[in-house]
Amino acid sequence: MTDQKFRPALIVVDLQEDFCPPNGSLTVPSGRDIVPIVNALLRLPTFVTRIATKDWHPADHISFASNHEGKQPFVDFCTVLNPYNEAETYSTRLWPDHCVQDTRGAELVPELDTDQIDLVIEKGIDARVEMYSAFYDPFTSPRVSDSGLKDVLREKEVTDVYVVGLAEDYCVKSTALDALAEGFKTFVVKEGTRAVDADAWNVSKKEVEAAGVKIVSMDGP
Ligand code: VGL
Ligand code: ZN
Repeated sequence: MTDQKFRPALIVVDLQEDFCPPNGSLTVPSGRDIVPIVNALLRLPTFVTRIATKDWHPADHISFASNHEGKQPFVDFCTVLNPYNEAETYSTRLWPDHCVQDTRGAELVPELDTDQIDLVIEKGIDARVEMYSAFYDPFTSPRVSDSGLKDVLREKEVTDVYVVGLAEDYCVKSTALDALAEGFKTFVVKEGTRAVDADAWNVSKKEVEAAGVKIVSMDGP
């Protein structure tokens, strides 16, 4: 017998209409197909907490190509400056307008079993920064926004974080890497997620696994 605790949390990232076919503005291929699997995970008694996130942008969000003269979604990038420290910058991909606060596209997909969800966290609210992670933006000195997710997980004494949702190569990946950095044992359940660019992700996921995130299957090893 060990006294090691196992207190897993399930995080369902951005399972919203705008990321799903047929009508989303930023559709992840087969994004809607994960819903039955996510619902099955939500109904497991195992998790000590089940949290959903919503990408929740103001209309003037920096990640929308429409807010940058002459820039094309998917193709072009922009430079983001830390508003509190302009020495800190990063380059980020531009997208079509998506998940604008209080629009249909920002709603969680209706098939999702929201009765099982304890908390919904909104992210990407600050128009000045791109924030793929459900925890915080990529800036560090200082950080611009923090969703409060790490405090919730600590309060519940979570030890292990299981991440599913959309998109595997953007918000799921960033959320998993930050969960790991916060000291949680971190898993991505592969049947519960889909990537925007599946081919590129097949290559870059090796870096995420090398960092220590475990990409696991519902079928076991
Ligand atoms: C996401 C692109 C832009 C995501 C959010 O949820 O993965 N991707 N905003
Ligand atoms: Zn977004």
